[in-house]
Amino acid sequence: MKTRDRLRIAVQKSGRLSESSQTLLAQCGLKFRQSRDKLFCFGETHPVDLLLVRDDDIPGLIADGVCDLGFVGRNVLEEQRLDQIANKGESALQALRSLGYGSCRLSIATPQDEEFEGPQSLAGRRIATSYPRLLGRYLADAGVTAQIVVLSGSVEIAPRLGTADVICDLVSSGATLIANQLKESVTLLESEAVLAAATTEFLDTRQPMLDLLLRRLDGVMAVRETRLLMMRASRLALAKVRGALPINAFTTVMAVQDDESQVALQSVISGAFGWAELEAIQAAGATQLLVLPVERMLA
Ligand code: PRT
Ligand code: ZN
Repeated sequence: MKTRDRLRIAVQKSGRLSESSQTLLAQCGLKFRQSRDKLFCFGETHPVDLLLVRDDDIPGLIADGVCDLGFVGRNVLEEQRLDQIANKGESALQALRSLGYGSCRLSIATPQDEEFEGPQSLAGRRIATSYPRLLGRYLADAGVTAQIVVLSGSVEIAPRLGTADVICDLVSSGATLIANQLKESVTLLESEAVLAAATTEFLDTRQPMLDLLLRRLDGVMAVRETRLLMMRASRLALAKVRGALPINAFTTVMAVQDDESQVALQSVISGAFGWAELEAIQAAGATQLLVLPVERMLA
């Protein structure tokens, strides 16, 4: 592998993943200056540059060593990994982290008025998709033979046009399927944006930079799910209040000046935490409950 002293990351130029990818990099403390042609961003704070490209090009750019990392949908990465395995017998691409945005699923959708009774219902049918490798693997695993019609876009209208009977496409809200009188029948892949990389390690200064980026990404991802809960409780109710906190809560109990009977509690909570959980803690005896977002965390 060629040595280089700056990491190069491929991100989507414009589309569903662009904004969240750039925001995530900013949250990791990386700042960039955009070139005039808007295709390259020079890293001003770290030896990390961005290449702004079409999402479909990202796995190939990493495989060819043009970029070291990429922010791309797992759907695109997996499809191209399977394609490389089919063509070359192996793929040197991997997902290093799941990034928590760009959620969707690759599903088979069938006409609303048709019964779907498992993969056998697909036998001998024409299935339109932009993901022939992922669909092919699903059909092969199910032992079903069907005709795959590869389309690069507007897959959902293929049944109406008569070019396919069934589709296999990305779904998020499901509104597109309903608008096209289709129903989601089976999910082949749950997807979200991932950090893609080659499976080989860097032998130069890119490795410590990657390690730093991963540590910061983990920190950003962890605080996304983390809240700081502050509250008061009487010493008598303390055990009950602590019992009402989530099991993984990290709690500090402090004395309250001028009031021996009271304590102040500070609890770091990770995972889903909504009104119902807060009300249960109040019912256990806590008062003056305050939930704050956490901006940064270093374990
Ligand atoms: O120009 P470029 O090639 O870079 O962009 P693109 O048009 O190929 O990709 P883009 O920006 O549409 O999507 C980029 C990535 O976002 C995808 O690879 C997925 O990982 C992720 N993503 C998340 C989605 C969706 N949600 C999504 N809903 N990608 C596409 N869709 C489409 C889907 O294909 C269907 O047409 O939205 C429609 C369905 O949406 P609902 O909400 O009606 O179900
Ligand atoms: Zn694309």
